[in-house]
Amino acid sequence: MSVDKLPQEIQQLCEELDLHNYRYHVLDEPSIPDAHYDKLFKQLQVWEKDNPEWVSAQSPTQRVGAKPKNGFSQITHEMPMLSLDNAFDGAELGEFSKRINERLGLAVDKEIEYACEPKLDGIAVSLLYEKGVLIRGATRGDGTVGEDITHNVRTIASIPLKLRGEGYPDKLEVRGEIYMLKAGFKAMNEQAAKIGDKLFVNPRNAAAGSIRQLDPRITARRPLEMCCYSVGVVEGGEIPEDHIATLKLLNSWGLKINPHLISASGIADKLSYIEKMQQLRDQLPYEIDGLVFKVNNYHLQQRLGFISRAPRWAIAYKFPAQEALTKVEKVEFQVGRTGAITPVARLTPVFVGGVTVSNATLHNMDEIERLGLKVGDTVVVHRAGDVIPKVVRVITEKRTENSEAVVFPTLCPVCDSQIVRIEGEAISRCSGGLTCAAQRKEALIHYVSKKALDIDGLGEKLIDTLVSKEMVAKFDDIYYLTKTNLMRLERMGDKSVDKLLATIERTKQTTLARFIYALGIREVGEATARNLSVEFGFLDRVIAADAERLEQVTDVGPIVAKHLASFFAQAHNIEVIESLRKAGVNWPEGEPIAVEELALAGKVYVLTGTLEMMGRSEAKAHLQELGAKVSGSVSKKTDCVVAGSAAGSKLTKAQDLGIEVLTEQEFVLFLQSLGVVV
Ligand code: 5U1
Repeated sequence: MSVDKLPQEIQQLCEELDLHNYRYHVLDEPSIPDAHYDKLFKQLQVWEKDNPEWVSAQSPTQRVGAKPKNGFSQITHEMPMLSLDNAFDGAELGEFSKRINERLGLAVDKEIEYACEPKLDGIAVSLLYEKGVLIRGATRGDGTVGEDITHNVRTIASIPLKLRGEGYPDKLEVRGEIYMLKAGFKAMNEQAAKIGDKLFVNPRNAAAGSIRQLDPRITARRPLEMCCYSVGVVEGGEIPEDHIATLKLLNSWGLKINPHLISASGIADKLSYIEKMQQLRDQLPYEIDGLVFKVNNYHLQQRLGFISRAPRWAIAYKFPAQEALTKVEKVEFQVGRTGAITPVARLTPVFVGGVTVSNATLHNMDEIERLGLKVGDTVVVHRAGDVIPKVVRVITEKRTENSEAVVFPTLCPVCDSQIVRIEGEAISRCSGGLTCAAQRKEALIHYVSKKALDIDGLGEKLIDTLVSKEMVAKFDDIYYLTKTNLMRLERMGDKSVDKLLATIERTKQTTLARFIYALGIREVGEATARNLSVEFGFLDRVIAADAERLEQVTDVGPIVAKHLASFFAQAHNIEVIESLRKAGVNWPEGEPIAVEELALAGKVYVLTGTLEMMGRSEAKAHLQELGAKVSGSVSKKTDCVVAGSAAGSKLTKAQDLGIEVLTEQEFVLFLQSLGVVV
């Protein structure tokens, strides 16, 4: 039955569901809870079940239909689906703009408008709407002939079965990218691993595999989205004269467009867009492999035309690939702070994610087994943002006879102590404790780190030198370093040595929470250390507590309690604490205050902008020690916003809601008034 002939009630319900679908999947602005949507959807299903004659093809219940009987049929695109030329750096992008100006007979420095948008890493598709109704979905194929995937595109919630609003051409072809969200991809692979199914290599392959399913019920279960980036055939109606206005109109008709679409003219604006998007890349919920720059005006696009399969008016600025092939030359084993042995692949250097990579973590022995990795193998290395590069796949077809199995050591490669693996744990550890030089070095790095004793100036390199020259072996050795000794080291001048010694002296005065954290007890992070300090008030009481008592502390479970109890049960750890106290490390102690009696108990704070005097983590720690909660977003529940320099939307929102706002200086004075040493 056609939609306009449906009884009014059912028509209204379809429209209501359609609106919520649009708000949720296209605008990312849901206005009702999911449970309410589900209730409305159920209601429609019941009505349709009782009255099958009321079911329309555009009903929200009709997204999953039947399999195509004869597999995928072929579709010849009325207008070819083009590809894009690439630019790999700013100079190539500049050349592209220059070529455009030359072709258009414009002066080199004349700035014309470009549409700039992310290039999603998915599958290019075409959607055909007639009188606003989705009648066909097709893959790009070779650009001329693609496959009919209508049954599958209908299952994607961000693709409207019927366009919204009015004014759309009678025949409208929309083009864009179908892609899978990173989180959905991860969850899907985790589920596949659980049941022993084959894993997808990346979100793009997963999207491609999902869209080419014969059974639309399978596609419907996959977390796919579609984002539109151009129009093809337009008949019986008009679209605006430029690309950006057209995309905005598509969006008003219910189609999803990318929120990072902007207009830019000069090269400087384009380069700053590149910079911004490159920084954002890893935080985006979907993969992008570059950006696309298009001459915005359609008349200019037409004048520029095409060369072979690519338009002259657009270019893809490609980001450095995040995956590359290389060879594992050897596997070595590193010892961490808590003795954890991490296998590291030493690689033939390869350029990936914008840098040359020669090491990649292999995590643990289980991971090596999962990968099926041997020394000598050709592997895919992945590097995104600042994350440590990792081996993600072995190309077994490229394995040679010379490849060798990875043998996990039984003795620590640094101190020769026994390596042990506790049953049920993935990680193997060196049993040498602080007698192991590697663990000592890592423990020292942790002890001086920002959230621990915060000895600024005592960095990783200097610790390395101090440990290798045997000037520092234990934590307390730091406090017996002398000017004469330090001046003997390379690159240590009079001023820097004085500064370092002054910092060491100043930071002897610390807090109980920092001190507990600095000890580097397994699984005892900043928050746990703070909870212990609040609960016990005295270090000796923490030391004396048994596992059962420790488990009563907020967020301390049986495992952490066991680690704490066994740490304090070892005489050599107590000696370390005593020697530090003797060296002058001290902190205020006192009867614990009940959490509800803390000065800021129950208060919600938000930190925004740059805090120049103390930094966010320190500000957060002070607030938490005073019993406040620190939230990431401003709402009616927020009691106070601390706004550093360059504070943005959170500050505006706080002002709109009439929430108290403190500058950093006011905040510091406030903390001091509550007895905090800042
Ligand atoms: N964002 C975006 N991706 N992408 C891919 N725009 C865009 N345009 C394309 C392609 C292949 O082609 C144009 C020529 C329409």
